[in-house]
Formats: sequence, structure tokens, C-alpha cells
Amino acid sequence: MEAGRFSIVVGDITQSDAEAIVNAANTTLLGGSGVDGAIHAAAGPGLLEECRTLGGCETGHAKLTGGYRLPSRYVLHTPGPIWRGGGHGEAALLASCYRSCLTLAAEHGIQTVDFPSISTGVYGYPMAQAAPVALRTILDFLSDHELPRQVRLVCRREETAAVYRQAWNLWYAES
Ligand code: AR6
Repeated sequence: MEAGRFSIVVGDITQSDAEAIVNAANTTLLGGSGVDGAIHAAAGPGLLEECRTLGGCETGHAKLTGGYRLPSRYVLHTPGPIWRGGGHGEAALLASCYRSCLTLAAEHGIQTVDFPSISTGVYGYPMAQAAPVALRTILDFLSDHELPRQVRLVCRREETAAVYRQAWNLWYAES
């Protein structure tokens, strides 16, 4: 993979200038709290109207909508797994969220994608365990695909970014 295609940043994903941002949604796709609430608030009512037509989304899958009043042109909605101790396929489902979003982005010719830290808020996935799954899945995808050209992990808090950076350093040390 070309250096510079992936980065970890601290910020508010609703302000992102990426072509697509990812929403850590729930299976109804009808909004909620956390980053989901922030994205719907910033996008305005048009987003919810479009989401109502989608018939929900399974955990680990993804659906694409417009970005409405967001700076981003698209939103990729993906419901992450709820943490139930780790023995219920959570890691595979979390990896599937990242892969599904990246696959959908590539299919639509999307050049730049920003992800939040899926499942690590309301859904309770421990950060230290989510970070290596997220990292490995994104970096594996980028090494096999030309699109998206650039992917960022946008963390609301510096502590979250630090956990992802540590996982990234470990990934480099191992590969
Ligand atoms: N920009 C970037 N990251 C953010 C922002 C933001 N504006 N706001 C929060 N985060 P969560 P989940 C971070 O709870 O665990 C909703 O109700 C936050 O600090 O938003 O996948 C949905 O409808 C955390 O690190 O998503 C579902 O029901 C990360 O985003 C449920 O929550 C994810 O936290 C999904 O839970």
C-alpha cells in the first residue's frame, strides 16, 4: 500500500471534507445518539427521509445515502456489533462493517472516506480490541484496491486516536 493513503486524525466527522463519511448506525437506520445523532443533526431532515426508504440494514452490512447539508457528498451507514463479551462473532462483524463500507465506496468510485470508531461508544466494544480489527481490515483492503484513494479514521477524542495509533504501530512492527 502506498504511504499516506491512511491516517488517524482527531476531529468532528460531521465537519469532514471527505467525499463520504461513515455513520456508526443501528439496524433501523433511523438515527440515534452518538455519532449517528450528530450526523443526522448536521445533515438535516433530508437524510432521515432517505433512510426511511432503505428498510434498515443488517449488522456488518452498509448502505449509501446522500450527505444533504453535510460537507460530504455521501454517507455510508453501517450498524456495528453490540459487544456481548467477544464470543458472539463481534470481531468478524466489526471487520465486515469496515469492509462493506470500503467495498461500497469503491463500487461508487468514491475517492476519500472518513470512518468514526465504530461500535466503541454506545455499543460498548472495548477500544483496545476494536482498534486492531479496524486497522487490519482497512489496511488489508487498501493494499488490494485502488479505491478509495484515501481513508481516515476520525476520532472525537485524543485518547481514542492514541489507541488506534498504538495498534497501527503494532501492525507495522508485525508486517
Ligand atoms: N465525530 C467523530 N466521532 C464521534 C462523533 C463525531 N461527531 N461523535 C461521537 N463520536 P457511538 P456505536 C465517536 O456511540 O458505539 C447510536 O445511538 C464516539 O466518541 O456513536 O457504534 C446508534 O444509533 C465513539 O468513539 O457508536 C446506535 O444505536 C464513536 O464515535 C449506536 O449508537 C462511536 O460511538 C451505535 O453505537
